[in-house]
Amino acid sequence: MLCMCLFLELPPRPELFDFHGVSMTHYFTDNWENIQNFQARPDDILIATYPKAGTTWVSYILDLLYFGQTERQRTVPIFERVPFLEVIFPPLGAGTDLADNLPTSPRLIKTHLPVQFVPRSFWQQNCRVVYVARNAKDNMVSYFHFDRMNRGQPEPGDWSNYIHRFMEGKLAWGSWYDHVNNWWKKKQSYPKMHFMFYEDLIEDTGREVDKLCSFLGLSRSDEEKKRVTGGSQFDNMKKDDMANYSTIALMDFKISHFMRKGKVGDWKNHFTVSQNEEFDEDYKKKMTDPTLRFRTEI
Ligand code: PPS
Repeated sequence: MLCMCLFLELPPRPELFDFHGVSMTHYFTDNWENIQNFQARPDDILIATYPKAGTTWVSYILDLLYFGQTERQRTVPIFERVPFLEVIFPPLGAGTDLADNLPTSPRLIKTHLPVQFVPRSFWQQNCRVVYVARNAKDNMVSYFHFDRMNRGQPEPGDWSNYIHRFMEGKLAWGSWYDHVNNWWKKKQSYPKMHFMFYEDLIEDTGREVDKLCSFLGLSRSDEEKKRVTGGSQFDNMKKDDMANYSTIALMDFKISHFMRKGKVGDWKNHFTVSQNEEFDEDYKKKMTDPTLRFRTEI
């Protein structure tokens, strides 16, 4: 009976709608005026990604690099330590308010916004931006399982249908192809952006932590960097209740975990041969910039 009541209290899944040419849900557009008027500070660090590309991992790494393993890290969930700029959701409140009220400095702020939607003040203040990208196939697999277990996301439908929605950009935050291509283009004219790949992080986390430190102008001892690299490995983050999203009631871990697999190449367990051929054919047409290359295996 109790379970039933709790179930009835959960809000219905949101619908997608076209928002200035990008598929979005109301949880990420209802606070639009405050998002667009958000006042960035010069030392803010924006962590930007298409959903499921490694946002939480890089947020966790940056949080450890700046603030270490403190009481706050052990008691405050990652989504409060690194506010999600565009979200507005009743129990959490608005990401813009969470960011405004952060007690730490610099502020680490997460966004999935396509580059054209990022509040102007981040560019005006010349903020550092860390963009994380993940190969389309694994990114889609991860997003599919996330949408299955997260009632805050639109109904995913079945896998074969989901692939087509991904190819058409009919998922929250729109087209993966537009997202990565447009952020990549932005990087060419905005030097304070560090563009990194999930696959590189998997291959050698320590090397990527080094690169992050030099981009951020941080000098950390080898020992500190080792602690960050080790502490942010998948198994550690999976069992950290402040990082694994187990405190969010909308997510049903009986269906899938937020920290699900953390691998490169899981797409091979999902795509049929013909789905893979169709996907590759379409991919070639959309990803024409030879300087932006992804690895689907390592
Ligand atoms: S979200 O909801 O957009 O913020 O999700 P995001 O954090 O971007 O992506 C979640 C996926 O990242 C994986 N992940 C990791 N992989 C390897 N190592 C570490 N430490 C790590 N932390 C998170 C997480 O498992 C999701 O990927 P999948 O493929 O679903 O496992």
